[in-house]
Amino acid sequence: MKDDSTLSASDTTVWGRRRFLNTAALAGLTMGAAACTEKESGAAPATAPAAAPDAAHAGANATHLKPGELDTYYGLWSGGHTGDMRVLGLPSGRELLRIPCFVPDALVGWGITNESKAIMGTKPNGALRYTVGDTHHTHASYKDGNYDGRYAWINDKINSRIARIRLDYFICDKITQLPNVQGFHGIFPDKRDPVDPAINYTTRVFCGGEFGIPLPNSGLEDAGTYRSLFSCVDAETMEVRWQVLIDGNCDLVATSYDGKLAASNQYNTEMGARYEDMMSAERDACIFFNIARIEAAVKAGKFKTFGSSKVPVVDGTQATNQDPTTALTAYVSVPKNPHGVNASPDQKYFICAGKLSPTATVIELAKVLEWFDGKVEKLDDAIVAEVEIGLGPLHTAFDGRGNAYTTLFLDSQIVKWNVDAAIKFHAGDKAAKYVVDRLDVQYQPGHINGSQSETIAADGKYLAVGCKFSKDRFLPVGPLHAENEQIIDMSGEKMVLLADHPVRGEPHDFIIFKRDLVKPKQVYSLDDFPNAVKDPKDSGVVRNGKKVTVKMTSQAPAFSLREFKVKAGDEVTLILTNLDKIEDLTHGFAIPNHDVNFIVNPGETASVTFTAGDPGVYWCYCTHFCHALHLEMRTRMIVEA
Ligand SMILES: [Cu+2]
Repeated sequence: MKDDSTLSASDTTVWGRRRFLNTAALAGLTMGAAACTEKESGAAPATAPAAAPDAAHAGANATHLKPGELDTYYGLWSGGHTGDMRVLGLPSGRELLRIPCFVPDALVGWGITNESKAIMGTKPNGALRYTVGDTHHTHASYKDGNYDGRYAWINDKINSRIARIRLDYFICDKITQLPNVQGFHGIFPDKRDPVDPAINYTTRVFCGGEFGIPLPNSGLEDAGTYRSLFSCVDAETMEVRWQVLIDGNCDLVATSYDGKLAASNQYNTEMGARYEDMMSAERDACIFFNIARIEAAVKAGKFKTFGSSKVPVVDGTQATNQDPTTALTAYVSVPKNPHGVNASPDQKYFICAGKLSPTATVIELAKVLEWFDGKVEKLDDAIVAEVEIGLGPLHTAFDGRGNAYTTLFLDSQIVKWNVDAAIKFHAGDKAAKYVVDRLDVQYQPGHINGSQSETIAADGKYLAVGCKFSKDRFLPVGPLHAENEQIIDMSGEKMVLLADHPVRGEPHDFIIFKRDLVKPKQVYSLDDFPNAVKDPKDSGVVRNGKKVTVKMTSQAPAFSLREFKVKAGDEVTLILTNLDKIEDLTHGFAIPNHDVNFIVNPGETASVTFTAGDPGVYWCYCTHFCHALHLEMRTRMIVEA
């Protein structure tokens, strides 16, 4: 795929080549990563240039900030099985924070404090309901087509949960589990209301269910009867508003800028249970959801419910949505096992990448809306381009100048292609050169995103690409290699690779936005916490039978109680308020042999509940370096017989 001249070949040649490429793509995928070590193109693995000659724009040193210099962009990265969201500064790629969501985090006491456990969810015995997670997709709330700095959301594929991050404190504040869904994968907030023009911001978050299951889940073995649901979560309450029963599965999700449409690419329209069944059809689909019609159907009571869930489920299957003028859904045909659906910043197109087909499909949203209005005879007319771009195309980013950047997993490349030229080529102008540039990346890229890419403010400065295999790029550290997140200057005609960054596996999707779009707060108000101990004089031990409450404050270099006494076997709830009001003056609180460690940020209150152990003295100490007398910042828990 190094030679772009093949791309202007006749249709016959292109399709002939496509069949060949499908076989090659399949071989690569089924043989796994090892098969991809030698690239399909036969080219030697590229060595990244330290500085490209045409790097006059952002320059090869753009990622190397001077000491003390701040990044100009934030990046929100999914953490994969660490179940968190990672916050990066760009263009440096420096990791600034991990926000725990679905998995306990010993650094901050996530999953240890009562407050975080209430967000994560517990079993009747008080233990966490889940301690594993798998985050893939993160997206932030919108206003007027750009990020507004209120919220971000992230999925947990394993347990079908969605977490909300407050972007004022960079904390997870709510988690919702989607009913009757397995393998919740793609996620995207709406960008405005489809009906009320005054609501120009995100109020819904859409979630794609990937794995079909029996509804209700009775353990039936016939996979042909399995179904997936597409879910809508209320951005404020985080309750599931409604779901749509569909044919096939959902994968990733995109939303239109007018709020009228959401879509999910489908790689298993066959509804197979085995990979060979899942890839048996030459074409799958991108399913479109007509949001206003779905909500009208819910309002009119045209829904059912499944199992113990009270969430209304409307019927979006193909059989009941044949009439465009009443249809809730539209299934646009896309080749083959597509992965990725992305909304162009000019608000006009969704692009699906073919994965097992070396093509990208450009779907014009206006035509989809016309089909819903009965004005377009064939839904296929919404496909305005379907062009060959390379092997194993997955995800697409944009520069705001009409170009798309798609990762090619098998080619280990990013291809930059012009959307308008692709449309012209598709319409018959075979002289239209839509491929602008190709860049080798190291290696097997999955997700890609550009600065401000899926907003109306796409600025075309930086691309980040998540490479699934780093191979020879970093020092070997045993069998599991770091992954390689690469930063690319996308501001010129040619892409320029700027830097490699090893990352702990296994991040997936991410977004990059200008730093002035969020206004982080540094200090909590004591009033934010109903259980706050606002005055050191309120400290003390209150006993109610075997239940003991210990109230304490922290203010460097001391805890308000020099000691406190409980009895062996007591159920102790310790409430700690940090009265320090200086930013970053965070204290920790650890209790030896009691599995307790958590932090309290300035102004924050947190509590833990534990059973007092064997009689003895336990030095509780501050774990987060706070003061010159940090080591002396201790208190004694005295457990009496
Ligand atoms: Cu301290």
